[in-house]
Amino acid sequence: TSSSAAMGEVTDTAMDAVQKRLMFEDECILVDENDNVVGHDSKYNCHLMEKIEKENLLHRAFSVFLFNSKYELLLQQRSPTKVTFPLVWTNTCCSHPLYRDSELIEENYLGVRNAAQRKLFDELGIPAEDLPVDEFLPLGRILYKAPSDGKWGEHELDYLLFIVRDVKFEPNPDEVLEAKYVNREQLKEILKKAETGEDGIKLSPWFRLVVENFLFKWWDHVEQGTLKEVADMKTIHKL
Ligand code: DMA
Ligand code: MN
Repeated sequence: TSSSAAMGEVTDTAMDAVQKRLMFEDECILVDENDNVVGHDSKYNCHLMEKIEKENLLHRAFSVFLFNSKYELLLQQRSPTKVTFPLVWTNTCCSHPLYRDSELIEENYLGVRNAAQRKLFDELGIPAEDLPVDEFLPLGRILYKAPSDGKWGEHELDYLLFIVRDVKFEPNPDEVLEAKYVNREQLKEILKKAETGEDGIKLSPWFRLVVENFLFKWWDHVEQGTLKEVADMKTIHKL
């Protein structure tokens, strides 16, 4: 409709070619609310609000929070070509483990860690050898639903992975418009601006949920080297 077009809905014909390819190539893992694998479907179908609502599609995802040795968090602003949540500021890297053997491994969360390593190279050009999969620490899982525009949105069971590591990065413009490290005070400034809309700053819904529920508490443990104490991989937080 003209009103949804006015709201900035991306029509398939207008969809960026790279993002469109990934919408059909990437096969996401469908899970139930307890994170049991129940099937698979295209990234395209998994992010169509109508399908999510009608078929209650829920897929597995991950969100990486990467800190440098000064305990600053790397944030990214999503590229304007992203189909869901273009231009919003968010945590270091997010994506989906795919329905393939290497990313379905449940033991030690290896499938999700493999996917994180793959996408940190894809989005930020960080070489895999600089991010050993064992260094990703899974701290928890959240389940959330969030519309992006009229047509697209998220309904995910999202693994929160923390890693402390000095890396060199080079954003891939198909994915990331800008990336920068922030300390807590700088993040609080960004949160304030997002509240008032100053400088046009918007946050992703999943980053906001992690900020509101966990981030500042966990940041203390990043600094103290005690992150393992806060890991809780039994609970699935429904946010
Ligand atoms: C999806 O991220 C995952 C979360 C936690 C929102 P995304 O839209 O950046 O996925 P991709 O990079 O695969 O497009
Ligand atoms: Mn998703």
